[in-house]
Amino acid sequence: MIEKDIERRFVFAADLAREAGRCAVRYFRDRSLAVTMKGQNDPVTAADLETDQLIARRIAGQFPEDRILSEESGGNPADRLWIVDPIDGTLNFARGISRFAVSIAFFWNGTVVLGAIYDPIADEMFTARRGGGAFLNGSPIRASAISEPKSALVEAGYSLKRPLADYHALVGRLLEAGYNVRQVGSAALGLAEVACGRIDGYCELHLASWDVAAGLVLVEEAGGRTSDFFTDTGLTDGNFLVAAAPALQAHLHEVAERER
Ligand code: LIP
Repeated sequence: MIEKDIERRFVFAADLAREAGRCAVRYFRDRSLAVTMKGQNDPVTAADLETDQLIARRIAGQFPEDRILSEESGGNPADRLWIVDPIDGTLNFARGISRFAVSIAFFWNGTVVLGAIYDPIADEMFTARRGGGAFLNGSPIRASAISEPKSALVEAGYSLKRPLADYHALVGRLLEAGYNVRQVGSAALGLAEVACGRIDGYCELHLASWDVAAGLVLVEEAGGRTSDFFTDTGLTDGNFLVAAAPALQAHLHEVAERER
């Protein structure tokens, strides 16, 4: 794949994330939305499914040679792979809480080469291209310069993919280390906020690749540091994640990973 092929996909990804975000918002405003549970605290709505189908149609129309791995329609590894979470923060979305985003990334030759995360309520478009920097609504963004845990705000994402006791222990270690900790339900937006310096780190004991793929390239292109999410079977089975401001990454990773 050559430079212009990646550039075309980069421009396409942001436009598609915006179109998909507008589709999701139409449902968000309709509080009669049917919600079904894939598992405990793991909802799916007609908005997830329609947004996912819209994204799949647009990719198939523009890049028929590419493949897709999506939270809602699955998929398999491929050399040219779109990694899609049509609505990240579905629990918030289903409850009428306006913290959710469309997350679209393109994985090629073993690495994420571009990503777009769109928050349609705040109208914030986060984009990054490998080697080309990270942006919020077209303006360059940088991870924070915070170096002290006692000055840092981090998010510790939670899901039932790991035992509740492990999450309790994680939050306890973070608090004891001096971090201010929050949990607001969207890994994609949490990673976007690490990239623009609103928060100083994000960690979660287990996430899927579609939750994090776009956010990882954003954080890295904004000068942040990330754990090696795609090692082993991270792409297909998910993995542990730490992403942070450069001066915090080593400490946050050590605290988050201890006794895992
Ligand atoms: C969510 C993540 C969140 C995690 C939730 C869920 P979804 O993604 O963004 O950080 O804690 O369990 O995985 O399911 O809303 O796309």
